Amino acid sequence: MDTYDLIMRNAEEVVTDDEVRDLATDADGKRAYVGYEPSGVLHLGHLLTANKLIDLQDAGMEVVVLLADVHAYLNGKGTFEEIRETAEQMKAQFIAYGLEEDNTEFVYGSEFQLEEDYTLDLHELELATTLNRAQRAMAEIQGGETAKVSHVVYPLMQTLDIEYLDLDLAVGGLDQRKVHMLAREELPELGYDVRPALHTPIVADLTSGEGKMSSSEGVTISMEDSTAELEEKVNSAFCPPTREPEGDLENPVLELFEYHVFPRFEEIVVERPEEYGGDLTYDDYETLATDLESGELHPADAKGTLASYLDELIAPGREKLLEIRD
Ligand code: IYR
Repeated sequence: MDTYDLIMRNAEEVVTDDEVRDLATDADGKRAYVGYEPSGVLHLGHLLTANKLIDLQDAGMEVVVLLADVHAYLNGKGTFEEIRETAEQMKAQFIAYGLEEDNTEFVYGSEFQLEEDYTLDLHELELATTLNRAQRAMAEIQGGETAKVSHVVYPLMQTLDIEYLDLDLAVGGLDQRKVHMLAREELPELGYDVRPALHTPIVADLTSGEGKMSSSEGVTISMEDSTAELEEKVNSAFCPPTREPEGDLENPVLELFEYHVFPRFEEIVVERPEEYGGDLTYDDYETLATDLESGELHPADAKGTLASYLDELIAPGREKLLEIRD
C-alpha cells in the first residue's frame, strides 16, 4: 500500500485532503498524535485510533500519545493522582496492543501545559474565542450535565497541544472534529501554522446497530473482557446479512471486521466443518462483506470468527492489566 493509502485507510474524513497528500509525499519522521483522557481500561474506541497510529508508524511517521491528564481533570474525571495512576495503566496497555515502544512518545499533558508560554497563549485564545464557539466545540466530548468554565478552556488547550507538541497531523475520532476545526481557525491567530486533521469513524452500538458504541451506554468491548465475555457480546451482536441495514442502522459486526480485524491481520480464516463447505479464507474486507451479503458466509460464523480475532488482539493488553493489578 502506498503512503497516502496507508495514512487514509479507514479514515472517515481528513481536513484537508490536499494537506494530507502533501504530508504523504514526505511522511518519514513527521509527527502525528492522538490525545486520550486517561481511563483505566482500553476499549474498542481507543483501539480504533491506536490502529491508525500503527498505520502511521508503518508509514514512517513518529507517533505521540498524549496522556491528557489536565484535560481529564478539567472534564471532571477525578483527582490528578487518580488520573495519573490510570494513565500509567493505559500506557502499558497501548504498548501491549502493538504501538512500537521506540517509535512512540508518551507525553503527559501536565509536562508542558502548565508552563508560562503555554498559559499565556491559552489566555490569548480565551480572549479571541467566544463562549458559544468553545461550547459548541465541546458538544460531543463533555461529560457531566452542566457546562463548567473548565469545559470551555479544554478545547483551547487541545488547540495549543498541536503547536506545543510540534505536530504535523492531529488524529482523533469523529467526535474530535469540532475541536480540530476550532484549532484550524485559531492557531493562525497566534501566528502558528494550521495542521491537517484525520478522523476515524465511530462504530455503531453492538446490539442495535444504532448510534455509537460507547462505554457509558450499551455494550462495549474492552481489554478487560475475558474470552467468554467477548464471545457472548459478539454472539449477541446485530448482524443482518447486509452492509447497509435500513434507515440509520449499521452492521457493527462488519464494521469491527473492517476497522479492527483486517488492518491487523493479513488473512482471516473462518473455520467451518467440511459438511458446511469447509474453511473460508479472506485477505480483504470487501470479499468477506460480499460473502455475508450473498449468504455464502453465515452471520453466526462471521460472529464466531470476529470474536476469536478480537480476542487475539486484546489478549496481550488483558494480560498486562492482570499483571498490573496483582
Ligand atoms: N478530547 C480528547 C482528549 C484530548 C485529545 C487531544 I488530540 C488533546 O490534545 C487533548 C485531549 C477526548 O475526548 O478524549
